[in-house]
Amino acid sequence: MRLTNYFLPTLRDTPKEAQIVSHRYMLRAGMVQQASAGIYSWLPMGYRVLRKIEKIVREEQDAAGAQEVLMPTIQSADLWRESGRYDGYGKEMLRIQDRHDRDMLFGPTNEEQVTDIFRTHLKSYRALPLMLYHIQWKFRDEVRPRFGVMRGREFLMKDNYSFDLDHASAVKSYNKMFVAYLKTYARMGLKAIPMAADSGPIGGDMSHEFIILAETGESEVYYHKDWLDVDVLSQDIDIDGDLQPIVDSFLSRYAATDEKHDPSTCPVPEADLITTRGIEVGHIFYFGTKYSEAMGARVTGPDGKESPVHMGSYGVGVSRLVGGIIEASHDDRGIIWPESVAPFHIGLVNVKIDDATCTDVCEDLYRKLNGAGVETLYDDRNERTGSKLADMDLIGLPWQVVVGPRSVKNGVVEVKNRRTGETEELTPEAVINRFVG
Ligand code: 5CA
Repeated sequence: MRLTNYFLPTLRDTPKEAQIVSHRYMLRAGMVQQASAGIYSWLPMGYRVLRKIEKIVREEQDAAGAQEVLMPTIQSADLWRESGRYDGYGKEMLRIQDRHDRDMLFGPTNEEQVTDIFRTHLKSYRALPLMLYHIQWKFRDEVRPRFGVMRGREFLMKDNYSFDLDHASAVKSYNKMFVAYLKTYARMGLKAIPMAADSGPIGGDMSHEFIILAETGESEVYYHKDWLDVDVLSQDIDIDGDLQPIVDSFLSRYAATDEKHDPSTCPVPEADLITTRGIEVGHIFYFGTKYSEAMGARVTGPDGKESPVHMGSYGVGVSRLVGGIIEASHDDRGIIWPESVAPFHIGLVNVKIDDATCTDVCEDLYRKLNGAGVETLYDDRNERTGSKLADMDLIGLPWQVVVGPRSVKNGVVEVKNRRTGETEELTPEAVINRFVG
């Protein structure tokens, strides 16, 4: 992509309304635009990141055996009357009437909808276990939408729903998601710690929030310092195997949110307990037969007896993660994208576009890199070098390749790692070899 025709409305000045760094950088880097309170348009740069996050989430859901569906954003109030949540959900639910005065709502979550799908088609234990997920926009009329996409009113969530014959089998599904979540966040360069949590309006008796650590987080959290050493990606975990010992080994380290943490019963010695703030990027629940009983989702077991299906639900805050990753990975010049979610891999900067050699080298690099599938954003604008480099640092692509008249005369270009700031001089051929293949 060439910057001269890429829609990237960067801002020099810090927008006043943005209180936290991720919100500031998302606005300054031209990633989103507020449409109304807590509702955002995603501009090209922001949308690329959102899709990369979505892709990682999808791959790990698929790997855990969940099947992707797409349920609607608008739901019928009648379903929610069946579960008893229509009145209980209160003002956070956006209620709508259609032209026939039927009560509809913009879905804040999909337990009812998915239970309706299940009960329509499935009656036997033979269909179990089953996990259905979708990645869909939600609406919650939050009292205080704030921090940009971190607490929006409209936001993108991955929500998965598991169906099992009994409690023991449901725990296996829960464990699968538990491990899938650890992998999902680790692949985004995040350390997300699962913390025992209250289950709130979703209900249920087993629940963990996945929290990434950030000073600007909304919740106070407590965890054993050993959590920082957990590296799930280097472990060879068979997601279809017996995960209980693995989950137990993770949970042998203490971690809890404010609501659950009680200093008088906390097993961790003070010296090992870290207290900080965190951002909830996912939440998993086991709630048994709460919805299936209310809505008549029953299956026949191998013994011929009918019973309500056991369910869990598992949410990832996909759009929140865009902000969360920035909170976890930035410096005072801008965003530092982990490679796995970066909107582009390389930012190619032509320092002097009216210098024929610079432009030839850039054009050649641009063609070869993109041709080889290395996503490259080429700054071919006629701008001051300082502001080009500042923009590159702000948008935070993992690598910068800077082509300037002096070094290009010596046959080299400068390659900078955005995270470490380290630079080296390479020939254009060496740049190709480095990034291609
Ligand atoms: N049905 C369950 C799980 S599928 C559920 O709705 N869980 S939740 O309420 O905890 O939401 C799941 C995730 O969505 C949260 O962990 C959070 O990361 C994200 N989320 C929730 N509310 C918002 C919001 N207002 N703005 C952005 N992300 C949000």
